[in-house]
Amino acid sequence: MRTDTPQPIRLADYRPFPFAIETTRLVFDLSPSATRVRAELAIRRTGDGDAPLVLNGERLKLLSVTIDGQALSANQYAVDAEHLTVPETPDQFVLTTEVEIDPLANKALTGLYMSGGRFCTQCEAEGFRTITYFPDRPDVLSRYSVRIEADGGLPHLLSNGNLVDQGSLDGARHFAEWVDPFPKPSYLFALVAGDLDVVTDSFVTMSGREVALKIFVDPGQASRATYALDSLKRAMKWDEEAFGREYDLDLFMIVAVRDFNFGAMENKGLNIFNSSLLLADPETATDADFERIEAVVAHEYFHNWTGNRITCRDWFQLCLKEGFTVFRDQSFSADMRGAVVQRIKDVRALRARQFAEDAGPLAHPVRPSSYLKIDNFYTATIYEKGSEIIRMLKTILGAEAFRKGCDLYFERHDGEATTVEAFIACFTETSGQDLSDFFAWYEQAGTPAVTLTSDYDAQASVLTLNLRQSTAPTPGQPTKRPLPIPVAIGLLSQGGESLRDTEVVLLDKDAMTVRWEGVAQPPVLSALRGFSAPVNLTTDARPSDRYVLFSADPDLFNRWEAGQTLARDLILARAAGAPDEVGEERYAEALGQALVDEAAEPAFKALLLSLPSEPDLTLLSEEPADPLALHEARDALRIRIAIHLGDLLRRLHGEMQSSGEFSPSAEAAGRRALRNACADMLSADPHDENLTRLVGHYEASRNMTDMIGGLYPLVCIGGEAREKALSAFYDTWAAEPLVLDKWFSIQSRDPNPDVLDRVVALTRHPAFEPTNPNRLRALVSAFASFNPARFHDPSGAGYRFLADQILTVDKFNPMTAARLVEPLGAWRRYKSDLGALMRQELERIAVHPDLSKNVLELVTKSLT
Ligand code: B3K
Ligand code: ZN
Repeated sequence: MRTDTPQPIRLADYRPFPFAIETTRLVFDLSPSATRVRAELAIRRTGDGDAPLVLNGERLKLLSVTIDGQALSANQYAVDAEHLTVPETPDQFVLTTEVEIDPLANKALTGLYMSGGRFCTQCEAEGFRTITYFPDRPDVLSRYSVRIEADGGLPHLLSNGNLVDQGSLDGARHFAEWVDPFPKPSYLFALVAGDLDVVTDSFVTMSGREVALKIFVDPGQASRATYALDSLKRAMKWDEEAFGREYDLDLFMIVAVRDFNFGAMENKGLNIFNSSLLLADPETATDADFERIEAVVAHEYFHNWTGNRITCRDWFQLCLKEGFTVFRDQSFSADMRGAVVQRIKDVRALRARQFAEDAGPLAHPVRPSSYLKIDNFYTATIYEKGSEIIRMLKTILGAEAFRKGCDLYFERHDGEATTVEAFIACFTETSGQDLSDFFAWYEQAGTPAVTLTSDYDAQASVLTLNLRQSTAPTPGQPTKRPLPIPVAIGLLSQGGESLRDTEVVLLDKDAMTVRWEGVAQPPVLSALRGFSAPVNLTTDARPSDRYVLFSADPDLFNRWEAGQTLARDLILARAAGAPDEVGEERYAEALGQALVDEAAEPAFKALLLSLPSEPDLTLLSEEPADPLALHEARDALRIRIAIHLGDLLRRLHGEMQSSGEFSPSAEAAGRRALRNACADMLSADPHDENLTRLVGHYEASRNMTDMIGGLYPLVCIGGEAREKALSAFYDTWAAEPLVLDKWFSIQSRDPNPDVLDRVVALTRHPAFEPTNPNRLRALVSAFASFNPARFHDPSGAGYRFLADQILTVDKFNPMTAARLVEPLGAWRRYKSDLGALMRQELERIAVHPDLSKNVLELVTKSLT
């Protein structure tokens, strides 16, 4: 057990830093195990009184400290494990420190570390303090100039801003000098040094400035960067058109690295990406990879305004940059790939990750009020629910007023570190609407439950809608207030004709009643169209109403939703021991009708064909969940569909095959998605004809999307087909790390009963590297999060496996270890015998000596 009790940081305790750091000069002398960093900070006292200067600094070996060139004597400063304190300083001075650090030994992948022989940095949120002593907080903006000195074997020396000088030094060393004209917080600092290939292009901004674009990748990987480069140019153009935002430097660089704790990082002018979110070609990347690359390249680029030019005053305001930037990247993807399909995918992700978080022990508001480790708050709530709040703001205000509010925000707060209040104030001002109630969306955790019932008076042609809302208590918030919830509602006739267009009803009380006159026939309600608010909706709709929506709702999101709800109810009924076989047949029949609709796009049909996922079903079951029963019930519906629609699925599988050249376009990807969804469904009925077809699909595949689309069904079928396919895949791709990640991940999602033994055996595979977060997540997180029937093995072996992994990884990478805790944290949601075993593992972790603050915070919250 840890002997110290870490103290939480609280929003209410925010105080401005009492000094300004006007300029920051950094000199790096790079060496893998002993890098020297000299920092010259031009400091001016801005606060009252005589506050001491307290700088953050961790794991630094301090070599010297001077003020205005005078070395400080030992009694003029103090150093502890986390700070350098100078009790007395002049009002204006230059503080120079020199420290030594060890990037090679840094496996936490935060601060300055090495990946594949290259130096790189990750500073958000608090990594800069492991590079040098500094006020490492987002509200201290400074102008940086950086000098990097290194061996000639590291030809590219990169940092933020513009390159102003470079040249050789004595011996085999060289240097580069960078100046970033824009003041920035320390978390946006970046440095990369290494042997890299570069792909170059340019972009002319709306005011006619030419910006050089450069993407740096591992030698030999340049051709895999072209899709990211194309995505970047489209994102730059889109941000000009949709938000009036123009890029500000003359150079924009992206670097891909293999060892990275998460997706990517928006450092000013020098984004650093996990290579899995940058490198793609048809042979090695799936359509889902292409789609993610496009979205994440855009996301990091959009941060240049929402995050960099305007940043957060403190980390409690994280959603100010993340929620808004997710909203911007989702809007971009909708324009690139089709609004409906994008919305369905976004909502699926929201429900799977954020609704699960909101329903468990780690539920927190979009703007939290306290934390132990800010790393733990890069959550689906801050990101995805943060984006939903912005989406609702746009729905409530209308597109024009929303844009005006954004324009004001960009103009008023440019160059500042600001707050969510300041952001909302811009919309209040430009729209004239009082948004004080709306602010509760940021402060209140939990997913609201909305119920909608209706009464139809045929004689009066009046429809009465009764809406209610409630939010269950969440940790630290026992009582909840009503939120303003925009509920978009339209009406259809029983025959599927549109009776009334979408209207947004703002439910802003616990309960309200709305009367709609002139409704000439008994309507079918299509509610929460486009998923107009992040809530759980319950209605009194009958299955027959849902079938009307499933076949005819002009709101395609709700058409998809109706199908999901029908399937969900059938699966939950069977899992509860009350199968509705007639209902299952009827569903399969209706699904078949939807799949032959000529007007619908293949990408949409692929989504219709995907049943609710097992983790989603767990969340939706009213009783404590039995993952195995849910898995079997879901499988039963899959088998019924595969049999009932066998001919149609085989026909579509054939028709969707493309023989031409690969295109990453949304349209071509949609056809591949539908073909793969058919293959997946057919694997539920693995008779010889289907098996031959699936083996043929796999063996004939010429791109990674088709290959994975063929491999996973074979893994599900198991036996010889699985072994043969997996070993062929390994032999082909053993030298390609990103593809090998897929090989690990697909095996962790194997639904066969022996999978845990296989996963444990894979941790001993020579290619399993726990220090690489991609590889670790591919095997361990994918198993714990996406294979619930096997992770929740009644013996508790799955839980023990995960807990062992958490303890192992926590020793060197606390941030990534903490991300593995969540599947155990949901113990209350499961049958009591399973829940008890999950809790037992959390308790085992909690008493472990030297646990990191990251893991400690999540485990403690999960047990409370
Ligand atoms: N801002 C980074 C996330 C940093 C996570 C630090 N633990 C990437 C992004 O959201 O764009
Ligand atoms: Zn972001």
